[in-house]
Amino acid sequence: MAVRKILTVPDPVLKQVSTPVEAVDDELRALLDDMLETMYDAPGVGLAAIQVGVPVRALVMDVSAEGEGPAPRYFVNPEIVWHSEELSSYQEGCLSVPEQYADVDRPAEVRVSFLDYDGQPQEMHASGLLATCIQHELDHLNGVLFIDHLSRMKRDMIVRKLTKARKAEAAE
Ligand code: GNR
Ligand code: NI
Repeated sequence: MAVRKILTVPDPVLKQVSTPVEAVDDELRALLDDMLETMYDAPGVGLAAIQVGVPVRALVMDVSAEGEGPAPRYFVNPEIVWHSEELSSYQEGCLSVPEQYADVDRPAEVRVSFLDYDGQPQEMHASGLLATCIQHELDHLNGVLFIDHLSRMKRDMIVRKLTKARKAEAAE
């Protein structure tokens, strides 16, 4: 296992649409293992493969509370098969949009189909942080970031800030 580098805005790779996984094999599991290690190292509660530069439809998540012990989850080719009409607002952040936070409205509950770590088909009902997080991660697979749900003014402000920060780092 290895910690991989997390891509950040304005990296254009983050806008790519990821392609479906054809087979849940040892190569994919090695990627999922690296993604989990990278997510715990960051730390974050979720990570999509595109955030480490691999454009395939795979996610890892762990929304367990502190002191609960780890509860890693793996989602391959996830799809939302149902979502509630009711929305909920959550203050979101993203490892690819460092140190920026904003409220995003999304369906409060979703039902998701996916393949698990062993390639077995599964369905799951999610609410609360789990529902928010899985929708945030699914967006990544479609090249969408949480800042794309904000007004253009708010989004542009964040992108400008991060572009500037990156230039300052490069000049050091
Ligand atoms: O670590 C993360 N926290 C978080 C908080 C609120 C809503 C979504 C998230 S996901 C984020 C990790 C990340 O960037 N995943 O893509
Ligand atoms: Ni994210």
